[in-house]
Amino acid sequence: MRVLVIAANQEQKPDPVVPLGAAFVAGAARDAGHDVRMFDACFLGEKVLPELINTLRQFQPDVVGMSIRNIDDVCWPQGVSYLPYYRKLGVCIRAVAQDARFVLGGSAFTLMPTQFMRAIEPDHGVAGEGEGAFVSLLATLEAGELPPRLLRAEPAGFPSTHPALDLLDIDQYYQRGGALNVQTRRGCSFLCTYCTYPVLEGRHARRRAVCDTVDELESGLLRYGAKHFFVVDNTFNHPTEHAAEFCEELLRRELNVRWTAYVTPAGMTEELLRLMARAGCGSVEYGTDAASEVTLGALGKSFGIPEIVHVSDWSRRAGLKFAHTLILGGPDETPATMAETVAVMEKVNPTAVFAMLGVRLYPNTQLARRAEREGLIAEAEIGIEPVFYVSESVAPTLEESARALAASHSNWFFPGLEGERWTRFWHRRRTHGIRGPLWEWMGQATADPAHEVIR
Ligand code: B12
Repeated sequence: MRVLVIAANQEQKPDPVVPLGAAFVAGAARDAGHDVRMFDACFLGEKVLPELINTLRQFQPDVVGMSIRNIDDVCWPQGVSYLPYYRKLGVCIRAVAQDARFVLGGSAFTLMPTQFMRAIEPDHGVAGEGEGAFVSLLATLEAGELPPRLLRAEPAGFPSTHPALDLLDIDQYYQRGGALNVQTRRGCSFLCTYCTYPVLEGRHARRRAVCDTVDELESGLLRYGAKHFFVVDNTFNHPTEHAAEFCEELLRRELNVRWTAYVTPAGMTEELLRLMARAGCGSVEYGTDAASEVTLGALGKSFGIPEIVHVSDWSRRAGLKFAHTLILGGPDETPATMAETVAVMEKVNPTAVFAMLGVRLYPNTQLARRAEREGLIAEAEIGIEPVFYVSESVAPTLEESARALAASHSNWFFPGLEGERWTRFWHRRRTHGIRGPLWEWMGQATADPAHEVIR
């Protein structure tokens, strides 16, 4: 069958990101013998609809699979919902490819499948991992049968598929986004009260064979002449042995690479950070969220302030740049807990801080149930239109406090307050050939980082 996989995401902040999920699904469909193309909306801007119409007319797909990565940008108070844009794509696909089956999938879709089915009205939807489920849906259609409208894929193992990166313009991603993407494992066993990762990837870590991951990486890096990559695992350092094995394999192959990963302070060791640094890791992003025991507790984090302090010291000693991401104004936040978080951050002095304001609520999370108990919103009503949990105690002053923090900390970044300021600044950096995460240069707006950069 002719299968068109659409990577619908056009968001460019903080960087354009390679649509790895859509590429995995396209790879699986191709491995199953289908004639697969990808339509990537990322760099098309306003031309997306005419380009999509052309592709649909020329390729005449039997099945159109659309990948929906983001629902909104989770920013408060200034946020963006992508739904109107997805709706336009949906209407266009329906009008032009009238005989094709239209299938939705992706992380955003998985978080609220029934709401997306109602809003975009595809023929089918796949919630969860797409590799196996999409291929079996294609097989059912090919056999002339009708698959269920909504399929829920249960996580099982790490699929053996490789993402069809050759169907994307990776050169452009590398130039404008500064990194290739790789995934070494799936699943999340942490119990953060607001988080979607277990809903998206299941509660148990499913490792990918390290050799397989590094083979994919090595061939991608060679093919695209790239040296930087981002590990998209939700928490790279769990399980620790798996992360260490990945680093050892990079070292064994003597790949001259520079990379970044999301990590958690929970269970992090100095030894692993040193190994990561030796294996080419240049920076890490800690999903810290808060640095007050009260809010850490309310967010269900599996570590405390001592771990935040230790991992910061160890990262610095290992020569890694490091960022802490924060959620200010979440459950149980008060002016005192916020001041404590700020004081700890000032003490550990990371390269950068990313601070989100309030918590975007998602169904099937503990925080959604708490919000319902507190009379804020019924869990069943949480949907595509973003609703934020903001602690009553700080709600009236949160924006003002955040603006004051932004003004006094040049390396603190507040996506909900920034508008286009950083986009312009970061674009300039990219056009000067800077690769890797641009936050590594935050707070050093006047320094010329070019000499430190692997090109
Ligand atoms: C790594 C990551 C980042 C990194 C990306 C770095 C990089 N170089 O790629 C960074 C930090 C930059 C980032 C930024 C953002 N992110 Co982010 N990110 C993630 C994370 C942890 C992993 C994404 C990933 O690559 N997964 C690996 C791939 C293989 O999985 P996948 O895309 O889900 O694909 C599978 C399935 O969904 C399905 N599938 C996918 N497409 C299709 C299509 C069809 C037809 C089918 C059938 C199935 C299918 O099959 C795939 C393979 O199994 C996810 C959370 C998560 N665990 O998924 C959040 C997540 C995707 N991010 C999210 C958000 C909001 C953002 C930002 C908007 C935040 C912000 N304001 O900065 C930005 C947007 C960036 C952009 N340009 O789009 C949200 C999206 C939900 C929402 N609320 O909208 C998520 C889900 C986290 C969350 N809050 O729940 N992110």
